[in-house]
Amino acid sequence: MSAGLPEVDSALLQKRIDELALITEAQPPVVTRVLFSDADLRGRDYIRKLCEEAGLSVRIDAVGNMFARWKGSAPDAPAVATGSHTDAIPNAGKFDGVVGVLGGLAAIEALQDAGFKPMRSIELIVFTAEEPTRFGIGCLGSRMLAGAIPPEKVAALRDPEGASLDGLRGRAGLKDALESVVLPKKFYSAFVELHIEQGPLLEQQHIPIGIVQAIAGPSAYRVRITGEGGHAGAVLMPGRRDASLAASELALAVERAAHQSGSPDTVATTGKWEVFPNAINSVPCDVMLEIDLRDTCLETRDRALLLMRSASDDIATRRGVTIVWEEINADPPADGDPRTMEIAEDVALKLDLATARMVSRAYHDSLFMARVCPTTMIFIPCRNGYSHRPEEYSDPAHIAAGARVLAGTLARLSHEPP
Ligand code: HGY
Ligand code: MN
Ligand code: MN
Repeated sequence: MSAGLPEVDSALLQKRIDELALITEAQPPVVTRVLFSDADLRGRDYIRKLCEEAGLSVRIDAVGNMFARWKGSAPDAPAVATGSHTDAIPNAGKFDGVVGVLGGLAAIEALQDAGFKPMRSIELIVFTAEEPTRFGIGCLGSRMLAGAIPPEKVAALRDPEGASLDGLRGRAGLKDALESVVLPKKFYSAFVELHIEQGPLLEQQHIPIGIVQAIAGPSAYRVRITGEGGHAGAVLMPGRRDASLAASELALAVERAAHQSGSPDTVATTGKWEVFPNAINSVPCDVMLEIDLRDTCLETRDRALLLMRSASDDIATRRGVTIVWEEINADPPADGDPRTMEIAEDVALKLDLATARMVSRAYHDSLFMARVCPTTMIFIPCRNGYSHRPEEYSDPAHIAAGARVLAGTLARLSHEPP
């Protein structure tokens, strides 16, 4: 490959990002693409067609992860991979995940156009269900690729309507055994994911490229609170066992625990509430909460959880309700691979792009790919750090710059000796 690094077709990349954004369950510009919804399936199809037009060989595994391979001259050597996700939570923007999928494809096309010949194959992965929306657990596809969740736990997953993964994936024509998803050892030699920062630091510091040295460890809990219902007018206040007030106290205890963990990296949110019977003139008897707790350090995350659980016991006793906790997932943090980070930094340097090492507080499929092979992420700025909201925005020049750094990094990794 010439000394210079290939240009990425920024206009085409932006056009594709805009086109994919129109494939949504919501009203554009709002993006929503929940696992195996019609929009999710149409979005996958859109990407598959682009990959086939780029001459990549595409395969789809039993849970819907899509792999688009550019075969190298050493086809049996562990390949170099890149990729991200196209599913999107309700009321999302059009860049989260998409920049890593379409930017990854643009990086491959730039290398192809520059006449680069890969030695190790280069593979673009579109991971299934990075978002937890449907089944409550994030990174389902990459988690399974890494063998980080037992197939029987996956088979037991049910969405809020009671639909099973098997039933939904069957709709998408996916029938192979779930056990076939896990990757063989040494299947990849490295993985690099391009993603928007989903935070304000790069923009504030006017730095175009972030190199992710650590990804915070996410954990999620489903909490069921059972009190006693009754007529909102007839049941007098003394002796009430109002489940929604117990839930409110618990949500405040979750916030307090994050503040008191001893680390600024501890974050916690009670993001999902279901109140039953959810009627204005009925005392709530049941509440289901979902709590998201993360930290770059397991010890302080565990400390925060302990504080939450003891507050929960106290609330249950004081208010005469039962509170049952269920762990959905509790994953360790992941570290960026030093060699891969250095290569990405060196490529950015050659492109006169300043870089900064960072921590990702959002989780990504890289969290699990780091268990499969040496992994790092390339971040680009996003306006005001906005993400998981329609105002999410990343400048086309930053997206193209990130894709160029990715292209150069993939090229270097593809020519690493077996
Ligand atoms: O929630 C996350 O960190 C990711 O964006 N799914
Ligand atoms: Mn997201
Ligand atoms: Mn994402």
